[in-house]
Amino acid sequence: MTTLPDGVRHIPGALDPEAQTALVDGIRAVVAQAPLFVPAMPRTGKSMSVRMSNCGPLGWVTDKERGYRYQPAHPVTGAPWPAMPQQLLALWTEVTGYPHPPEACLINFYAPDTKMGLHQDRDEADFDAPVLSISLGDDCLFRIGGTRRSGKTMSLRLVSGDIVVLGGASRLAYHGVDRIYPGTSMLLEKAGRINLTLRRVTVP
Ligand code: MD3
Ligand code: FE
Repeated sequence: MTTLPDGVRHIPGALDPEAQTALVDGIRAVVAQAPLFVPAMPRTGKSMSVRMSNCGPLGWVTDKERGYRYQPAHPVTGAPWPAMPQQLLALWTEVTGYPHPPEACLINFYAPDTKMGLHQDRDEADFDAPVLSISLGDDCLFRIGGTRRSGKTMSLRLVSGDIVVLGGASRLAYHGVDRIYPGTSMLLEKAGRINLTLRRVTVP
């Protein structure tokens, strides 16, 4: 038996297949308006392997010149981010009970050979609000540690329909995605994984 770090809640199978399909339909509609972009690391300009988009009033973006930030418009089209699907807003309230709506939903698309290195999420002004993560499509190996990069970590396999809520002591925990397991889900028409991360950005 392994215990998750303080403040991490893993809810396996939180979304039934119908809810997963409805979410994917909603995300496809978002991405039709706000196409996936290629995020680049600050200073080096090195491309990340994950492709991204957002919905909601604010979206997380990064590029060589301006680095990590939230902004109200798509970095390529300049259009405002599409609204968050109602299903996501309802899920936030139901699962977190947090009394203010999420401002950003980051859409991460992982092709089969993609990973995300260990990092902290520190670009938000409000660390008191929880973060809600939804996994769709292929399984992944998720890693989470403590608030020091050198600290011990544990790994968790996330499956389509799983929800993870990060709050309290885990809000500034190092975390990343070590690998995707292609072909483990039939939800998306090709191999890959979608992660949706709902966040507060500003202090209410
Ligand atoms: C732990 N995404 O977009 S979601 C990210 O699966 C990100 O796409 C991963 O890390 C993904 O920044 C992990 C789970 C997650 C999200 C936010 C966290 C874990 C977190 C914030 C603090 C600690
Ligand atoms: Fe993160």
